[in-house]
Amino acid sequence: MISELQQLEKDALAELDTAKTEDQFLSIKTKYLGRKGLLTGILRNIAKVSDDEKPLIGKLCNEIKNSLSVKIDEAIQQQARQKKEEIILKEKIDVTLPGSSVKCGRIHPINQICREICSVFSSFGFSVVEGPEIELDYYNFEALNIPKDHPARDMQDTFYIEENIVLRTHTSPVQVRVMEKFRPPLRILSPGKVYRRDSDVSHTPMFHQIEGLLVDKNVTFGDLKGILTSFLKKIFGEVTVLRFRPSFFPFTEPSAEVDIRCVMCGGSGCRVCGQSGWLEILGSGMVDPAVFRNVNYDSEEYSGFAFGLGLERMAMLKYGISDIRLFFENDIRFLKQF
Ligand code: 2U9
Repeated sequence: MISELQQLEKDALAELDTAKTEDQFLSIKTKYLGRKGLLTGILRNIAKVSDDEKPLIGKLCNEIKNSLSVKIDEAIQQQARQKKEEIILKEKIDVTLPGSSVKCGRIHPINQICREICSVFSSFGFSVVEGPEIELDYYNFEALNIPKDHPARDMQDTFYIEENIVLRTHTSPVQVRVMEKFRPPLRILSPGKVYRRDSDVSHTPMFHQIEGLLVDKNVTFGDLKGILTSFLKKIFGEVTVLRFRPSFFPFTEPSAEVDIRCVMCGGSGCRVCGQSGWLEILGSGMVDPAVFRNVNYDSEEYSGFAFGLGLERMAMLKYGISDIRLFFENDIRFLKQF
């Protein structure tokens, strides 16, 4: 019986040696030490042993039971520790590795200049208003004194959605809509996308404009000059030299083109200013009485001025960019320079 017990212990230890999982350890425990286990099975035959041997066998039995129980529990604990270490090792963060930096986005240069201009005019008391990019022919042309046969309506220039619906060619219709709803005094600025069928190094079919409108009693051309001069000096620097040139727009009378002394050559003449020493920056004028009539403003009581500028052109001059298409290619190497 002693040798039977010794063999049992040997077998149990051999099985323990090859077991790997907690389930396997537990089933060894049940197999050898459980209530219906092999050790209990051997003990059932103790009646056959002589009385002298009984205490010895009992002692051996207890020793084997305790020793196996301890070894199995230890194996279970050791296996759990190992499992934990493997998980830690697998998921471990190596703090000595160089970190991967978080890529930081930035405001598109067109939006940067748009915000800058809006903020200058906000400081002059203008409110920023936006409107639809798909417009009725009436708001885009008719109300602005652009008659049916005007060249600006030409199929070459305008994207037509339907006979009387267009992609707006300027942001002026936004201002007409505001004038329809509100009485003067008005100081509004309308930035946004506009669309014209044009494409080369300085034109894209979609570009951005900002237009401004001020209507009040006794507004003069002097007010126009004062506001636009202050604005351009804030954007291009206090030393900026300006000139106002007569021009024509159907919606303003008189009209003026505003130029600044060339920021590239300082006026001596270069490729950017076409050797003229001047850069065309914006168009402007006193609102034509015909436009006021269309929105039921009394042009005897009120007068006003308006102006418009292209944001891409402005950004190209400010940052020295020669191809307008760069703004819309979304090449990160271009965009991250601003
Ligand atoms: C209303 C009445 C008049 C807006 C004006 C211009 C002159 C102008 C161009 C500049 C470059 C367009 O982007 S561009 O091609 N704009 O020269 N815009 S006056 O006049 C208005 C606007 C609204 C009700």
